Amino acid sequence: MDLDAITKHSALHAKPNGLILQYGTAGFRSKAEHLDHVMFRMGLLAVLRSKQTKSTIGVMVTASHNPEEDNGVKLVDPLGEMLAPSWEEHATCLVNAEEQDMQRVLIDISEKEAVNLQQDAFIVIGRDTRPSSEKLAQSVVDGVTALGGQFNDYGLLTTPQLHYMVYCRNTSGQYGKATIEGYYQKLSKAFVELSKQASGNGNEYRSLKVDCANGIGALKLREMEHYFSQGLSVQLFNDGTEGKLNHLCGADFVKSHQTPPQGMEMKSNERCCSFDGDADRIVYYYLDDADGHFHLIDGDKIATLISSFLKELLLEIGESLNVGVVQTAYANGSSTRYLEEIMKVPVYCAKTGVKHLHHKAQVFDIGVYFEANGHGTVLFSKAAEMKIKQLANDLEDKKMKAAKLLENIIDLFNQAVGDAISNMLVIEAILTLKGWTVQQWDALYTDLPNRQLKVKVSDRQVISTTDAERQAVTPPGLQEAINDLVKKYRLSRAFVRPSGTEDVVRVYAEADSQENADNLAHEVSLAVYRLAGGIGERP
Ligand code: 16G
Ligand code: MG
Repeated sequence: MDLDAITKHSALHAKPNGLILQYGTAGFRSKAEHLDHVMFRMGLLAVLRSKQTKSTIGVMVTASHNPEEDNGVKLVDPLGEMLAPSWEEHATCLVNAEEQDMQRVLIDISEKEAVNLQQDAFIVIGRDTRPSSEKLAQSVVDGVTALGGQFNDYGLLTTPQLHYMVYCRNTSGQYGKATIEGYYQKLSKAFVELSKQASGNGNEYRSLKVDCANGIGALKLREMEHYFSQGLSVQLFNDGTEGKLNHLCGADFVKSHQTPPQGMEMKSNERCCSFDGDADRIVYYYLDDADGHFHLIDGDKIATLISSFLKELLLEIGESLNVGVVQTAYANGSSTRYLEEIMKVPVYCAKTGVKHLHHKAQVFDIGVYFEANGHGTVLFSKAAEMKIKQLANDLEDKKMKAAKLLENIIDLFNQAVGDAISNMLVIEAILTLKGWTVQQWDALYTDLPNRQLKVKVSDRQVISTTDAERQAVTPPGLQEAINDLVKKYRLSRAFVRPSGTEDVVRVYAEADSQENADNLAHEVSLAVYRLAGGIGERP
C-alpha cells in the first residue's frame, strides 16, 4: 500500500470536520455535497474487499428514492449480494476517520481481514441520473486507483444492473454476459420465450404504462424496449425529460401516499406501474371503473402472484421442490393469511432491508422474497435449477412444457437482487400466461386498511426490537402499551421500529377499517412519544 500516495489523494477529497455518517440499510446516504470523501474512501474499501475475496466488487452511486439533492453509495459483494456486515462496520470506521487517522484505519482493516495486498483488485462502478452522481463516481474512481485497483466504470446503470454485472463477472460469464447488451439479451430472450407459450393472443393485456420516477429506469427501459417489443409495449411517463427525480412520482411516492403519480395519464382498468429512482423497486396499480377507486398492488401481491404461479408449475412437473415466501413485518396481514391458509406455502418474516430477506430466501429450493414496498426477487437453489433443466428435456409433454416455462422464469429473474425491470417482465409474462387482467390479480385478496406514521424522538436507538421487528423490547412498557391499544380493534396489528434510513421511529398499524387503522397508528405514535423520548410537537 503506497500510504503517501493515498494521503496525498485523500487530501483532494477531504472529510468535512466532525461529520459522522453510518453505513445503513442501503449504504451511505446524505446530501450530495457531504459525500465526496465518502466516495473516495468507498473506492479504497472496495479495493480491499476485492483483494480479500479475490473477486470483482461493485460500487453503486445512488440514493434510490431519496430527493434529487441527496446521494449515496453502496458496495456490492461477489455474488451480487449486499456487503457483509463486518465490512459495513469497516466502511463506517473508514468514512468517519479524520484525515490523519485514515492510514491507520486502512491498515487495521487490512490486518483484521487478512487482506493480501499483493492480490489484484477489480471494481465495477455504476451511477444513477442525479446531477451529482457523475462527479461522485469520479471520486470513487480516484479511490480505486489510489490503491492500485483496476476498474470498469459502466456509467449510467440501474442498481440491479450493477449487481448483475458483479454476479456475471464472478461466475465466469455463466450467469450471463457482463455487458448492458448481455443484460438486455438475457432478460428479453427469456421474456419473449415465455410470452410465446401463452395460448390466446392476449393482445389486450400487452401494453403497460410505466412511471419511471424521472430516473435511470427510463433511460434503460427505453434502450431495452425494442428487445422485448414482440411481447410487450411500454409507454413511459416521468422519463426525466421534464420533472424532478422522485418528486411526486415513483414507487415510493405511490406506495406511501397510495395515490397515482403525477404526470401519468391513467384511464380506468389500465395496468400501470412505478419504478423507484434506481429501478430496484416496483409497484403496480390501476383505477377501477366499477368504483372509480385507485387500487395499489404492492410487493405482497406481487409475491403472491409469483409464488402461486410457481406452485402451479411445480404441481405440473410433479416435483416436490419447496417454495417459501419471505416477507417483513410490513406485509399486509391479508397477504400472509392468503399465502399460509389458501396457498399453503410457508411464510417467514425477516427484518426490514433486502439483505435480511435475501439471506432467509436462500434456505429454500425456491425462495420468493418481497418487501411490501416493492423490493424483491426469487432465488432458485442450484439444485432446483439443475432439476428443472433436466426435466425440461426428458419428460412427457405436459411436464416438459411446465419445466420449460420454469427454465425461462429462472433466467428472467435477476437473482442477484430485486430488479424493477426484470420483475415487471416476470409479472407481465405471468399475467399473459394466465390470461389475467389486473383486476383478477388484485382480487386474490383484499388488503387490510393500514397506516404508517413517523415519530421524532431524541434518540431512536432507545427502541430495540425482536421477533423480526414485531415486538419492542425497550423502552420498558412500550410493548405492553401497544398490546393494550391493539386489543381495542378488530383484525388489528401494530409495531414500531427505528428507521434505518431516517432519524425517526416508524409506526405501522392495520385494522378492519381505515378509520380504525388511522386511530390505532395515532395512539401508538402517542405511546412512542410518551415512552421513547418524543421531541417536537406531539403526534
Ligand atoms: C432501505 C432498504 C429497503 C428498506 C428500507 C427501509 C435495501 C437495498 N434498501 O431502502 O429494503 O425497505 O431501507 O427504510 O436494503 P427504513 O429503515 O427507513 O424504514
Ligand atoms: Mg431503490
